[in-house]
Amino acid sequence: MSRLLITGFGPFPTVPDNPSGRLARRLAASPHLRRILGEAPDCLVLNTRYGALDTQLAPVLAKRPSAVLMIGVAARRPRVCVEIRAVNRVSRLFPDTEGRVSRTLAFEPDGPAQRPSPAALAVRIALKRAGLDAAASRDAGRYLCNASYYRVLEQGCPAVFLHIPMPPRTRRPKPGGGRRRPAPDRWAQAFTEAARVLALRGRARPSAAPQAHSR
Ligand code: PCA
Repeated sequence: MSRLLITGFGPFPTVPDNPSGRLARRLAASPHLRRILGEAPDCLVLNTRYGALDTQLAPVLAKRPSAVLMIGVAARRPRVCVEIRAVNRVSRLFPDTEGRVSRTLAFEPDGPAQRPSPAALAVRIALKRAGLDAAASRDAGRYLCNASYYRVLEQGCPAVFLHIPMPPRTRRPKPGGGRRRPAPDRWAQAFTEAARVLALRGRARPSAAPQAHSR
């Protein structure tokens, strides 16, 4: 494959309508992004359950995407966050959509404590350039977003996770009559720039060749 992969998530118990899956599909289908990349990116909307990391994510990673842009919702955060790392920790409090929680605190008992994303800074700068003041975050949570990011970062290709807030339901008119564009529109535009930067980094890697990692 060796293309850019864009991922999002489906619903989960506290977020029955997950905007991240919609945004991932929208970006992947964007003719503008396709023109920029010269090809359509691949898209994967993950079920929010731990089993999906093996059944849905692993087969797509086996095709060696050149880079991965991941999107998830963090409902209580006020801003878009660029996750700079994933940690080898998993919550035993929050069940997935199958009602499962982990039995261990480590996501992968033999894995490193954390996996940093070397591409995160460039993506944050790209978002700023596109007019989105995203925050850097060291804490992708202890749930499926962090776990999927941890898995993807193992691949070694450029990969960045973007957490979006819940988009506001109502649009308040601005004083003067103008309306601010809806948040998902602004995110989609800025994330296009993030996708471009990631794809470029993916192409620039000496080895678009298979990695030595195995699981
Ligand atoms: N957010 C959850 C999982 C899926 C999603 O969109 C998280 O932050 O882990």
